[in-house]
Amino acid sequence: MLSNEVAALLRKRRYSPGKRKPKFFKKIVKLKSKRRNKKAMVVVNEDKEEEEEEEEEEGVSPLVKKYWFQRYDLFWRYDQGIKMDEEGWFSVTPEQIAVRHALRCGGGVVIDGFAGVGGNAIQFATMCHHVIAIDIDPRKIALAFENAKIYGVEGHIEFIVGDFFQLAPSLKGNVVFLSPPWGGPEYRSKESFTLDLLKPKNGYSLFQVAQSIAPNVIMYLPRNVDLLQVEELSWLSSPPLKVEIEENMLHGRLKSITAYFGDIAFSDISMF
Ligand code: MGP
Ligand code: SAH
Repeated sequence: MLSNEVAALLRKRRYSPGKRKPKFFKKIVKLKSKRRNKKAMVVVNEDKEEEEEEEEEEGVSPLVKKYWFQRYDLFWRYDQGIKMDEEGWFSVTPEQIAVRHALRCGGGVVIDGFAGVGGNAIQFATMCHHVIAIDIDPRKIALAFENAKIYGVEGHIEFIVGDFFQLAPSLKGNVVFLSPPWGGPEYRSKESFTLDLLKPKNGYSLFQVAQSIAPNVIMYLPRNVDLLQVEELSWLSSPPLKVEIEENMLHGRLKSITAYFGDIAFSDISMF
């Protein structure tokens, strides 16, 4: 379900990070690799007859470069035409982690309040009865729609451009998933990331709004989040909600934290 505004944005095709810029002394070769369609640029130094491998992508800002190298972790089908904007690159939930979130919800109605370019919504759509994907930025919803098509799940997601806080009174579901902005990649500079740093509203307000929509809440949070504060969120309910805190590891490194509140906490796969 797309508004005319979003459909118009899609037609413009603004994001095309898949093209390469031809450069002198550089030729594109395909490397044999386990990764699909992985291309590499080989820089030929004619004087020294040495070759140096380097991967590059046109239009990738220095900020995004680091995330571009992780592109297959973010979307396994990246090469099939996945589109991102800058915020999308540094905010999207890596696919394996998003799959895990979706497995925990399985079935039911899931509301993704901050859908971004669709990393979570796409995985929810593969496993849940109905997914509502909300984002305040119409371009994000346009990108999420395009990306969902690549996974063949666009028909299972209701895309809404809007402010989660304003829409909340009209929403009901089994699970609310919250992956709000953390204030950009600089979140890492905090020794302890307190819940007041979440955007556009602090974690307490966010959690209370989510609770008015569904009995189960999942929050995707920075790895340096203040865990005591996260646990305290469950006390905002009477009786307090069950809470489970999960460390999201990828390639042996801690990427992020997921907190599950309600009966979904400590549940085995698929509650509904
Ligand atoms: P990161 O710490 O910026 O990347 O984000 P990385 O590669 O772990 O950095 P390193 O240099 O420390 O190794 C880690 C993950 O957090 C990203 O893949 C996103 O899933 C998530 N993430 C990061 N940010 C800045 C946000 C954000 O603002 N909002 C949301 N929802 N997720 C974010
Ligand atoms: N989980 C997503 C990433 C979310 S990033 C993924 O995997 O792709 C956070 C998103 O929140 C951004 O896209 C931003 O546009 C959106 N956002 C910020 N304020 C919002 C609000 N008030 N209501 C809805 N979305 C909002």
